[in-house]
Amino acid sequence: MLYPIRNKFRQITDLSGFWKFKIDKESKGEEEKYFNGFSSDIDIALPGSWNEQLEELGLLHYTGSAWYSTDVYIPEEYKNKRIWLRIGSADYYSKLWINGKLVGENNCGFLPFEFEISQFVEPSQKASIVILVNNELNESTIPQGISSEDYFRENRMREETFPPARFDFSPFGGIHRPVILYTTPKNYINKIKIDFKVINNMKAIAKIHVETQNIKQGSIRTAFKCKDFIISSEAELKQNASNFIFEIDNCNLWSPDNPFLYDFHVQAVDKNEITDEYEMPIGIREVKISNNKLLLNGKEIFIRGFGKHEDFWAIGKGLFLPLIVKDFQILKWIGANSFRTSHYPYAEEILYYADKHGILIIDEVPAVSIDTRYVNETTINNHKSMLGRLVERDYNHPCVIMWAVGNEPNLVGADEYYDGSGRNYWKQIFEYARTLDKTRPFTVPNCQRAGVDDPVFEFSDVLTINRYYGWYENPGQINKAIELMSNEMDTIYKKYNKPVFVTEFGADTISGFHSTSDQLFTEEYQAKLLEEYIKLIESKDYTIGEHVWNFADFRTPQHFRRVVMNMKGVFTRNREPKLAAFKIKELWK
Ligand code: GCB
Repeated sequence: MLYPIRNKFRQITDLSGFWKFKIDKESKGEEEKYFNGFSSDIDIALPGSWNEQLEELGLLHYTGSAWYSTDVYIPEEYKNKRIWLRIGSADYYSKLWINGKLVGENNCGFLPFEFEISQFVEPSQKASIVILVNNELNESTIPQGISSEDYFRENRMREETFPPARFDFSPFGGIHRPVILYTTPKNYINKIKIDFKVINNMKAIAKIHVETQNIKQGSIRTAFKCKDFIISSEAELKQNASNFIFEIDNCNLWSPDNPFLYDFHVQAVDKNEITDEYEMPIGIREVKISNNKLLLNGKEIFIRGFGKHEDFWAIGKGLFLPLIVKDFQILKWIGANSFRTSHYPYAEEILYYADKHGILIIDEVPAVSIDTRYVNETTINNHKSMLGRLVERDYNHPCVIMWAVGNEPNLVGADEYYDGSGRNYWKQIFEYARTLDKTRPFTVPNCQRAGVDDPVFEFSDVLTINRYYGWYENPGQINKAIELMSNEMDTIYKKYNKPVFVTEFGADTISGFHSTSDQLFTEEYQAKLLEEYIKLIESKDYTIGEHVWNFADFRTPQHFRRVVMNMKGVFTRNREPKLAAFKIKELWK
């Protein structure tokens, strides 16, 4: 599925704005045929979560069903084209009706989905669009859900959160990324995959695969362009696909210091007539792990940055363009070159922005805290399907340097995880993942409870670890924390002999709390702990990176250990710096 663009052959109508909204606590909407239209005087802004926008209606912690509707005029120039409706993301499950007719459903949150709706609408006429969204999770969904009864049954009542969640971020509901109508020609380009091999700092080889729909004959033209540089080629279409190999001399390689992007053009040509065209920015670069170092274009690079979240006041998980600009400004200010899309795929707009501004991304599927005691065939199929869709969506982004195919399995430290079931699960996931991309490393960040024997280490190319010595363990004792951390890092490295990346370390900190002693929650404690961790990590020869947890404070499900939010941000939710921000800036410069 290509990201929609506008050109001579393709149009876009963005349906962001106010939509009619109705909560459906008893899930009776389908029976009462809300898809034919429903009455409500509530409007909601889209994109955005319902939770904080409509808190006053009792929706802050709501999980369940909700309905969205709008009417849209289908432009006349959409005639004789394929018309698509694309939803950037709706969390987690959704179903779409147009003019009262069921079009389709989607059970992958955090990823785009689309339907061809040409047969459901008439150009020059209005169409009614109705979308049902449900943010409940269960054993088979990715991420998995949990209930109050589960905590009780497992005698973990003190771990219960509200709303119940297996993860530490609010399970916001809603349509979180733009809903758009767009067109393609009847016969169109529908897939582009590009790989680069960098030969030296002036020369690269590009391998390009283009697929089309419905184009039986003709050819594909491709070209890399920039200012007065152009290199192009044409190849015949065979069974709806064409393959190209380009040698690019005098090329300008992409890197954080030089995020140079070429305009990449693809044209479908039939009897000398161009029938469809797609353009995208593309950076030439190659990522490799060699001798336990991370190499970008053959040169060693050390990763510094954060685990983040899509989370902000009022808009929740909704796409908010000014926040992308602000966050990237902060990343540059502090000297970071990277972040992880913890714990789910972020909006594509963020990846395009990262390509342009040279930020390296670890791209993560929403398989956070998988509990392999409760997985079934559907869980693993959903997990694979998410992986497939994520890799297809983000494959061509130079900013993506690694895939995280999960995060912190066995968070509860269950013994059964080591009896073969955990290994079996991750073996299947990694094997599948490696069929999708042969050019990037794969990993799963490991948690303290899963420990040194976590089977994900066996399959990961990089040993990514999340550790909270000095916080959850050894609170208030930074020296002891650093000693334990150092020993554990050495043990893990010795056991697996692969590069180590500390993907999480941090301390909750309330902006404005201070102390002259090592006191939890103060700005001084966070600054000191992060400084000691950074010095430790960078002192080890086998490390390739560090991501502080977290970039900014973020809302979580309710629990006594969270003061409304997870406060491990180096910035507040409003992006004001805590003391640690200045310390990190000093260290990273
Ligand atoms: C973790 C999780 C992250 C949490 C963090 C914490 O290990 O990966 O989702 O927010 O710890 O602060 O507890």
